[in-house]
Amino acid sequence: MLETSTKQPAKAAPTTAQDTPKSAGGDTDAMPHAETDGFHLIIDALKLNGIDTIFGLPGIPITDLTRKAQAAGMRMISFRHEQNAGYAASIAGFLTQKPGICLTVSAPGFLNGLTALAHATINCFPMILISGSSEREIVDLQQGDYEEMDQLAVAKPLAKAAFRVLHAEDIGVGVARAIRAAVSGRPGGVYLDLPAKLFPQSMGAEAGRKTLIKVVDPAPKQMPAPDAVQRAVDLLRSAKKPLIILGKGAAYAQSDADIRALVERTGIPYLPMSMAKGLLPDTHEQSASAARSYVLPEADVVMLIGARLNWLLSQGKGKTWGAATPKAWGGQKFIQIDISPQEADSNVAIDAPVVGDIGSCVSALLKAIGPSWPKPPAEWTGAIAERKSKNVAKMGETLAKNPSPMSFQSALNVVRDIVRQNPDAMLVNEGANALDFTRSIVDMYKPRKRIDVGTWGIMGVGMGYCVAAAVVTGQQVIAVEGDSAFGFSGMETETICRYNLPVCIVIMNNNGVYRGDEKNPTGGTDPSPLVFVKDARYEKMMEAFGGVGVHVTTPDALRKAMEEAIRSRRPTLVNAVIDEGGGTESGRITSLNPAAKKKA
Ligand SMILES: Cc1ncc(C[n+]2csc(CCOP(=O)(O)OP(=O)(O)O)c2C)c(N)n1
Ligand SMILES: [Mg+2]
Repeated sequence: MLETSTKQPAKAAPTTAQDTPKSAGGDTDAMPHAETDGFHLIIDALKLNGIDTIFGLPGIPITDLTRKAQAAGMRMISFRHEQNAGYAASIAGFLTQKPGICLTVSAPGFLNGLTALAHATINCFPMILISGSSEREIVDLQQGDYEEMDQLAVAKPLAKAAFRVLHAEDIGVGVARAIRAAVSGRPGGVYLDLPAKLFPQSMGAEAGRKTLIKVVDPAPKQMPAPDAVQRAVDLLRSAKKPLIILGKGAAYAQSDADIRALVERTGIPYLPMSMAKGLLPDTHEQSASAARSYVLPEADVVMLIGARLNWLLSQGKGKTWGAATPKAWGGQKFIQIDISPQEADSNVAIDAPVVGDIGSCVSALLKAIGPSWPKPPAEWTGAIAERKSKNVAKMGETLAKNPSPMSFQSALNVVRDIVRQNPDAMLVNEGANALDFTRSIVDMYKPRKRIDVGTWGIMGVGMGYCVAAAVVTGQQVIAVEGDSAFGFSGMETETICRYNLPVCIVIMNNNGVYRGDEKNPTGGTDPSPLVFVKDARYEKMMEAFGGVGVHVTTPDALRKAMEEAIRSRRPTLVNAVIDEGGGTESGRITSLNPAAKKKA
């Protein structure tokens, strides 16, 4: 029979007529075998919709939900901190197009997960944060309940949608609404509030089953209007210096073959944003990545596919785009393919918005351009090729150097080889210099293999992403982590060992944030705010939980350690000692640092 008793919360059992769901009726005693309850209805609703994994952390009032989910055959991945479970859920959503589920306790657990929910919303990843919450009547009168907080109100401004379910018979609708909100249109983070009293509410099993909803077509296709497609094609045809920019929305769409066909059939040079790397192999001859600072100001027509003109593209204006002043328009015409009509004109005028899901839009464009499309002028592609080969040769020289201590480049040259030899491996990447150097040095060969700091440039996604990538894809995971970045989620090395995941973490250890050689200007004993304990032995953290830890100071040793990690698929942490003076402030975004008028 389905259990209706719960170990906790003891006080959550229905006590008043008002608490008892209408449909529970008098079945409880008469037909104990034909009952279900809130716990089981939640699990059944998720399973019915093809959700088989939960990332979370147990405690009142959701402890039994974690147990029962596992007992019901779901994968329940238990973390050491909810923020990491949340990041795991968010990236699971990106990788699968199904909402990633993060399950937390009330107030503090909910708040820990909330950063990840906001991150999912801002990055357009489908995710559902499910949090248990305390007694509504006590919370609303602010009478001081255990972990009291009006979570729904707190979540609303940070989520795409937020719902609360009070009665077991509404669980089916609540889960269905959360799924639809997370994945339809522009995906995002959804909050689902489940008060403690909901879980033990019982009702007839058959009646309960009938309340569940299997969501039909949760992310309906949205076809672009034919005239919008034609306008875009006409503009593209007029271009002398066209450029395509692929964003992570293009990667999310899983329309890989069509996107590749559009790029190749038009012959237009393209730039992948960091999580779109690998949609076409980075070694593709049309990739303009190595000539980015040339193509952005020079292009005359730019087609954005699932890429927003946010700070990562200098808001489409200013010096990056060849304009004289930071706010001025560079003169480019833009085609923007995006699921959200509100995206157009957010920063500069969009001459040809094409609104629809990326797959439908790209397929409509392919049809409209037909089988023969004039290649872009050779002057344009030739000029790009020239810059590319110069920059690639320069990079080759740097990569071939073997300084001691290791530079970011000499270490990443090894990672570059390893990823080339293992193109199916997932690459997780965070840090400042550790991020920027990896993005430019390590080529990706397949779609959705690179997952990183995303829209916010957020630190702390590392280990959550590693766990989710391993669980969701089953592939080897390689994480290139700044030593600061790693610290945000380092305790999840235990989670990686506990679930025995094939994760190889490489820490680019330069003893600090950006670099490790900064001093306290007063000469006092406190270290600079940017540095850590010198020569920290991070690899011992992995050893502490039964994984493999390796300390390396040369590219050869790094290569050996990574090869062994991939061969054995054992949880491994390679502590790669990097020149502590090799980084720059904020990596490539030094210019975003407000400069003090007077130096401290
Ligand atoms: C949540 C969050 N907190 C703080 C920051 C600011 N920040 C940007 S990069 C960075 C760490 C850079 O150091 P590290 O990861 O060691 O990379 P390195 O440049 O040294 O290679 C920090 C703290 C951030 N981006 N996100
Ligand atoms: Mg560092």
